[in-house]
Amino acid sequence: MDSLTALTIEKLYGSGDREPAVAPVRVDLNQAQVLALAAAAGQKPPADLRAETAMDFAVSVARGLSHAPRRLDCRFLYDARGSEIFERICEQPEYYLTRTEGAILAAAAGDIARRTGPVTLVELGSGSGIKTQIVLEAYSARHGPVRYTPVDISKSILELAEQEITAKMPHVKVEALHGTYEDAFPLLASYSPCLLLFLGSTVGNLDSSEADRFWEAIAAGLMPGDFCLLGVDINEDPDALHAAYNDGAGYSAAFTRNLFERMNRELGASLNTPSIEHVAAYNPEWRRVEIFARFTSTQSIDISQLGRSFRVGKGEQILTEVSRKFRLNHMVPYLATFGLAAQQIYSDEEKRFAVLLLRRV
Ligand code: AVI
Repeated sequence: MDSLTALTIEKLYGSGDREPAVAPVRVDLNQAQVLALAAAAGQKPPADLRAETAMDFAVSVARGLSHAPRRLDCRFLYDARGSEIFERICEQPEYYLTRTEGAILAAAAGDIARRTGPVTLVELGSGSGIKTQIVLEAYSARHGPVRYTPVDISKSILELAEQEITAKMPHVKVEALHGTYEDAFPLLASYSPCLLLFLGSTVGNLDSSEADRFWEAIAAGLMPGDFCLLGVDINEDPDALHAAYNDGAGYSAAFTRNLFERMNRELGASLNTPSIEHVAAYNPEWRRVEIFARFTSTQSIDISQLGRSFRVGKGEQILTEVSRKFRLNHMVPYLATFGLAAQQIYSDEEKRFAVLLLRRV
């Protein structure tokens, strides 16, 4: 862990150092147990772990709107349309995360492949997988044929990634899993020896309690000696952060608004979505960007599946997402508490983003 030994460790996240919780993570224990048993029995995991239903969305929206203050689960931002808009966000000049992480990976992928040796690559929240292609190329250049399992809640984006990778890289065997992260955790052991990729600072969309549960599950799923490659946003420049989440072309706003358009499409709501504003601001106290939907007129959110209706007042803001930003001198000891030891840290010159190679001890 050469580059880190000189860093002062400030303090770990303690119970008094917690930002307000966002939205509960759904863990379907029964299904997890079934999948774990299937994996233990050596069965091939099903490609379709969970088809998300409109009822899942309805229940989540009703729960979030019943909460004070109101909040929505950011997982539902990623329907086919939302995933497409997110891909556009990643291309915007203001959104430095994707570009910076891509450049770090391009420089580091060979070293990462050398350090881990030949492993199966499993990626959580793979998206279109473009950055992953850099890593896959490095693995096949060093170790020959590669096995790659992307896991994503968006079926459309998963299919696209699968088609693209298979067409471009015939030496990569893609076995996509459609489902949530929680669905995939019990299967991790069946991929060992593996490198689990969790890129794009997606970990920043979990609040600290969710992150604790997430890392506990990862630590339980990985076998000793397995690796994890984690991408984290370490930028604290408020102007850069503001720009990244309020791009000039309006994709960030379209992304937030799409959550409400999805309610119209799937829940039978009849919201006037153009009047819903996107508000994204950096909260330095909690080192996170907070994203809200602000209602500029009073409207009702009708959820036909549940026969329920929620009135949202003019000027009311509903939290749709948080995006936490990290300090390495917090993050590294925090991950170590889950048995994930930092082997190497790769960063850009401006220290805006970091990629951590972790090893399950
Ligand atoms: C997926 N995730 C890391 C993005 C982020 O930066 O937190 C989601 C996003 N939301 C708005 N812009 C980007």
